[in-house]
Amino acid sequence: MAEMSVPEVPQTLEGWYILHDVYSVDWPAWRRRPDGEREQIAAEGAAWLASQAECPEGDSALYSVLTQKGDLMFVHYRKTPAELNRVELSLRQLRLFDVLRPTYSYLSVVEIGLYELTALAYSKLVKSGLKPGMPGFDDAFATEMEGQRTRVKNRLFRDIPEQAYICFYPMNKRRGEKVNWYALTMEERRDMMRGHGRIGHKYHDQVTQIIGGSVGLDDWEWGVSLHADDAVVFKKLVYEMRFDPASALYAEFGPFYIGLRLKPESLPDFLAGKIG
Ligand code: 76R
Repeated sequence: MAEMSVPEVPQTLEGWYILHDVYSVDWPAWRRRPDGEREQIAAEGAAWLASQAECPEGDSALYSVLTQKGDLMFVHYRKTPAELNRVELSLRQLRLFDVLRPTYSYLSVVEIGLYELTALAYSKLVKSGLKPGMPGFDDAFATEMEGQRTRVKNRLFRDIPEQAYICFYPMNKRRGEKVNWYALTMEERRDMMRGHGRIGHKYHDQVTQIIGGSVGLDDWEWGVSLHADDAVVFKKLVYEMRFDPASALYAEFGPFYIGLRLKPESLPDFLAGKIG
């Protein structure tokens, strides 16, 4: 352990903050609104969503949620939690909000883990004669990480993937009495993440995966968003990962939300009971 050439805590890069915001529609309350007013409220909601989606720094999208876990899921990417809070508050000003009942929400930040890249950066610095703790090491390491950040910038600060379906769920790396992810060595965790990435990569063409880190932000450790045009791919991918040690031994899952992407201009149809 004394000779470890990499730090215990893996470095991560952060991008947009993410809010998943799920509501049920109070349908009886909605239907009680007078004719004419319903159309206005729906149009106002659609305009609000379109303006949020056009924001210069971030993105917003809406999904129709399957099952009784909710009816509508808004997803927002923004630069800061303050910006997300502003979006939340502006939704609360809409008349549409009067018929929305909160059912779930989740805060995270786009995260790219650098298990491989951190190790590479360290060994590069060590090869050049620097060692952790030596003067100059921290600066050189920061420069190296800044380079990584530039290279992955388009993945940290991207738009919400456009595929028809979203699968969102929070998860932990489980800490039972027998196994503890956080007590493993860096090498063990890196090897497992490599195996995980290998499985995931088989689905590269069918799924876009966005990992939101949420340690210190919300009740679970990560929020996983998968986006695909064919929802059966979620089942196949998540099932295959259940057999991979990183998930089989260390993962614990929260509720799964499956949603169908709605364009802002489809919101009035949705509220009138029509979809797609
Ligand atoms: O970022 C990368 O693409 C590099 C490889 C990679 C990392 C570091 C990767 C690839 N993931 C990484 C990290 Mn993932 N991922 C999940 C889940 O349901 C389950 O069992 C787990 C939920 C899925 C389905 C999934 C899919 N991944 C992570 C992390 C952070 C871990 C840490 O830091 O300790 C979590 C929590 C997590 C969870 N992963 C991929 C995928 C897919 C499809 C890929 C390949 C992406 C591609 O090649 O396009």
